[in-house]
Amino acid sequence: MPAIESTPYAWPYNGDLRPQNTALIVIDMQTDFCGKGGYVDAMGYDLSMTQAPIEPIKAVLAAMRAKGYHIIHTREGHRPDLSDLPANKRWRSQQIGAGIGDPGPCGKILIRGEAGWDIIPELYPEQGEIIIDKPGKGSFCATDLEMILRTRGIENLIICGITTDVCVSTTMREANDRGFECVVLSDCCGATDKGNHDAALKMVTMQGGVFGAVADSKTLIAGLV
Ligand code: C5J
Repeated sequence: MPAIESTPYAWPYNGDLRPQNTALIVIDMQTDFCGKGGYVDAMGYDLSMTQAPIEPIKAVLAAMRAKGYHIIHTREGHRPDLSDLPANKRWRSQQIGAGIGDPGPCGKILIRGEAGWDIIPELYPEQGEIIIDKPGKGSFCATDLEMILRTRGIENLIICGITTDVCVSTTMREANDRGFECVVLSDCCGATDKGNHDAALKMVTMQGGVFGAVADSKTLIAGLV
């Protein structure tokens, strides 16, 4: 029974880890969240924390691609006409000086098709990998992610990306409620606040793994079948 040494239990719970039933989800590794001139930069946060997972994710991507696992990427962003941007989300972003839809050094902030919205070149999807464009924090909200996972027979999700406390955490909770077996990779995530990163990971492990489990990338790679 292959399993990954994780906290608080060896993941996945049933030991059924195979490329056919397991996907890597790389969340929102976009210039807007980790690049100079993007959304997170405009809000004044330290980019080093959202850039820290780039190299570890690169290694996980290489290992999982080589073994034929499903690879899924997400991008947060809105339609250019802002028809899918809730008024309160726009207002909130404007309050902090990074108005979604407003022009910035990387184009309009978090707008589909703009330079800042796209996935960074280092982690760019390969031909045939799924990309989920989502208007919200959770990857299941207003997307076809669940349908794709069910159609492909995917039961296990290895989750990474940015930010740990917002889109990664929301996606993991949504997935867990839908019965998917999740592990989050601690060094393949980053937040705009170290305390929030640590707290978001700790929350996963409560109640015996209420949202799943936590592992690091080296352990995962070593345990992949
Ligand atoms: C945020 C994200 N923080 N990808 N999005 O608004 O975590």
